[in-house]
Amino acid sequence: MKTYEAPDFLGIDTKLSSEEKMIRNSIRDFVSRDVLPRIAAHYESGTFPTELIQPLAELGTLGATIQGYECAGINYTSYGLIMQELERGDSGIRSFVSVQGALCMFPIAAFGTEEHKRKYLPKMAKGELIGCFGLTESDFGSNPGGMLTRAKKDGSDYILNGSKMWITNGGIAGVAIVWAKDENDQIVGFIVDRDLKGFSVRSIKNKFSLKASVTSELIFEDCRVSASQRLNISGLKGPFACLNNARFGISWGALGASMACYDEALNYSKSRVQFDKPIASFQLVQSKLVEIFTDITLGQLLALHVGRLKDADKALPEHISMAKMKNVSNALKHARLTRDILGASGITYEYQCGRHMLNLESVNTYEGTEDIHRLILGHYITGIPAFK
Ligand code: TGC
Ligand code: FAD
Repeated sequence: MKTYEAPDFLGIDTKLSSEEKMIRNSIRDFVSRDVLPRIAAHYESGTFPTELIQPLAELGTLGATIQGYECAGINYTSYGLIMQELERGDSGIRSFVSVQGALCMFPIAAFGTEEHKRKYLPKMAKGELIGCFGLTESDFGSNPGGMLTRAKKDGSDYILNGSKMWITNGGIAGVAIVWAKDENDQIVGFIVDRDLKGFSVRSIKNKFSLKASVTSELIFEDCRVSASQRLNISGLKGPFACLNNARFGISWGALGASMACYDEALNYSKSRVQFDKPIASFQLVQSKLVEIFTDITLGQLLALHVGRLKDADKALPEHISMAKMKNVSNALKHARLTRDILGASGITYEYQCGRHMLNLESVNTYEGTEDIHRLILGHYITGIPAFK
């Protein structure tokens, strides 16, 4: 196995603590050893590598920033580095960990009761219980505030009716965080156990992107959920607080996908000979390599700085929007440039760039599309919301 070397032009490593580097390196080794050799086959067959859940849990990646409850309790910069390394392997693996930690364990830790935390978090940290997060509906993606799913109070229960679309981990989840509107049109969240009557899941199979990730529809038909399972938050700020954490992780994850592509483009172009020379000796190919290399360097600075702000509790949602928007759209560009540099070889599963390119189409759309983040930043700089 060739040792992977990540680009570090500005010496970002010198800005990391020894603990942060140790965490990063352990995930880097795991990805080289356990993810890369199997991921193309899973991707091709459209299966999620469930055999990686246990090792991911043992490495402390699930709910990694949560203190206590058998979680690792590491800082957000370390969490970002984990996501970077995992997405070097595949966006689907990073998605699995994002959803479990940032979208399911975080709301239980932040808005759940002590009983909820004790019941769910240790099992989720150990990978014994998988979570999914239901916000999007088929007619309400960028505009989740329009959701139709309803939670109607009935004695000491709520009755859930509606459906959630495009839900990562849905088919393998034992528990779902579900957002619905109550009778006052307030958005409320519930921890919904998968075995409840009236809760069913339909797998979404015909995907060309994130094929090594489970994507599902969640359906609720008169599903009776105890009021004790309600999270202590109301309004869209509940789900958005979760999205801030997940979007932060994605901004680092995208760097990992870019780094994988850069490594592949550089190695391939140095060994591929055309017109009697390695293609890396041609100016146009060098220009593409330099563009990827420069974007990665700028993206590393952005991610690290937002990570430090987040660790100091000073990261604004808009900082995270800029990092998610720019690092993901750049990663998509890098995957396409790498695919181009690899010529015909780039369309096969033998190389990674095509798989990353297809995955990144989803990553650019989920957790707020590139344009939704552009509008969030437009609102920030002008003070004028342009969503409607
Ligand atoms: P708006 O009126 O702006 O805000 C409503 C309330 O929410 C508060 N808020 C936030 N709170 C915390 N963090 C944030 N980032 C927040 N953004 C807004 C806001 O202060 C307000 O609070 P309050 O107290 O006044 O009620 O909301 P809007 O309806 O106008 O929507 C604005 C918009 C378009 C930016 C927003 O809806 C948006 O971000 N849309 C994108 C939807 C999205 O990201 N969905 C993601 C679904 S989950 C997913 O994709 C998982 S993929 C997982 C994987 O596999 O990795
Ligand atoms: P739409 O909102 O219909 O957007 C379509 C286009 O219109 C986009 O280009 C968008 O930028 C543009 N647009 C929309 N509104 C505006 C506007 N105001 N101004 C300008 N342009 C606009 N959701 C979950 O809740 N949980 C999950 O686990 C989850 N996992 C996912 C996994 C995958 C693989 C995918 C693809 C999606 C997942 N999602 C999940 C859903 C995801 O968050 C939504 O797809 C995303 O928010 C966009 O919604 P939409 O697909 O309905 O697109």
